[in-house]
Amino acid sequence: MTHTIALCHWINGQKIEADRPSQSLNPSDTRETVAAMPDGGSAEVDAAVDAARAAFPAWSEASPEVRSDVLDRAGTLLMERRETVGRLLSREEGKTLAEGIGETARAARILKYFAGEALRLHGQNLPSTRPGVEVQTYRQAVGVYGLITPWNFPIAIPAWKMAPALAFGNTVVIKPAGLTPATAEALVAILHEAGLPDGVVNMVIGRGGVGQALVDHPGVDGLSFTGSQGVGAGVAMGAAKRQARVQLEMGGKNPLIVLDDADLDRAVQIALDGSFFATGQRCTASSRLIVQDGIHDRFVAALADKVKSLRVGDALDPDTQMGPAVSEAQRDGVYGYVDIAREQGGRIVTGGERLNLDKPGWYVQPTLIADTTADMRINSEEVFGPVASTIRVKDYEEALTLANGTEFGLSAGLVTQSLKHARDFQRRSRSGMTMVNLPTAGVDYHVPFGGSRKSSYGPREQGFAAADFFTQTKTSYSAG
Ligand code: UN1
Repeated sequence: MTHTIALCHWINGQKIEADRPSQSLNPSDTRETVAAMPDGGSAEVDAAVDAARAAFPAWSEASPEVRSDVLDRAGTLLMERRETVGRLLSREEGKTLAEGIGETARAARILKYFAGEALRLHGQNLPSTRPGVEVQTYRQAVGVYGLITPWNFPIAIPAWKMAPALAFGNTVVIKPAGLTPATAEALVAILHEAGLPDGVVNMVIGRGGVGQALVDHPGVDGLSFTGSQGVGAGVAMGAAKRQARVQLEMGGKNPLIVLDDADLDRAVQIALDGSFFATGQRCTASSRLIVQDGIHDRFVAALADKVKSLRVGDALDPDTQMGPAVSEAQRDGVYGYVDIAREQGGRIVTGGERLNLDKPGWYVQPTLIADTTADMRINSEEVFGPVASTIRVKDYEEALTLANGTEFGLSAGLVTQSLKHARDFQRRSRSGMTMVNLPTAGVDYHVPFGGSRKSSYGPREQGFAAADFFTQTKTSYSAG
């Protein structure tokens, strides 16, 4: 039995004690409380924003080497502790230990990547239209960023929002997801251990009220949010009201097209990974499998075999291939969508039953639903669980039209051996990211991440694009 972590807010480099009315539970065994946590509100947000504002001048004016060193040291510490932090992540979120350790290592690499980016912030030097005049652009820190992060990547997403914010000289207040605060806290603690000055990163733990207080706070210059579409829309409206910068990453209904010429085994493995790994709880997960007539039946049969044999169990058990859903509400939402799909005429090929294992946890059966059509709810709403539905199509053009036919546009995949179709897909897919012969989920950290339409709003995250959101451009004219 592991002890319950008593979480505190972090304000101005101090751990702030408070009552801890809520808990985060282990979704693999809900008898275990991972952490007891405070429930912050606008008073804590005010104090955190004050601390972030006070820390901003020194941090933004420090040599980029200072910022780079902190991020680099934090990356090293996190990489060294990836097993313990990854274990905590798996206990709190429910993804398998391999996935938890992998995500922690990814967060460490993100910190190190942005340690380098701190030194590479660059502008432009242009001729003016007026003789004797020079124009330069350079990028400057903006101020205080409010970061609102989700439970499904409890360390990677805090890292990929905090690291660029800090690298370019901003200070932050982060509100981690209420289901996974202990994992986020581990990252905040490591940043301080790595030498982060007081007040540069502040964390307020709590529910939606904390997020709302950040959105409304006049001292917060920019907001970066990852979460559901509905909440995201509210964040954007709140930001627009007071002209704060805003960046949203929201849902997906990501298509994976499988054409007749695809290698069957490869297509099945790509669908399995994209739809079911991390329990399908990725905004990049493949949920609509759009399959051409000639390969359809073989593909559905082969994928069903693999899905059926996935070992669902305790995230920490080394034999487990798929952990539980993160919470009861999430699990019930998955069941609800499977029931709706069944009622609307979908054929459950495998899964779809309630799953009870030998311990109380939010386990779900990985589920494959065939014979669905584009107008069914299972093909238009985000399930965020281990469920994939197949749609049969006659050719590539029909597949592309369906793939583009939702209000989302995050990631889209194509499995084919045809260069012609691959290149056409890269151009005509309306998603922000396209994957040819790869799962829709699983992205690199040094290139832009984001989608179109209802999936994303505002500048891209990650890679070299992160500077667009976390800096502002100054245009300087001078004459000799
Ligand atoms: C990935 O596919 O590797 O919340 C990352 C999410 C995304 C991140 C996906 N923002 O699932």
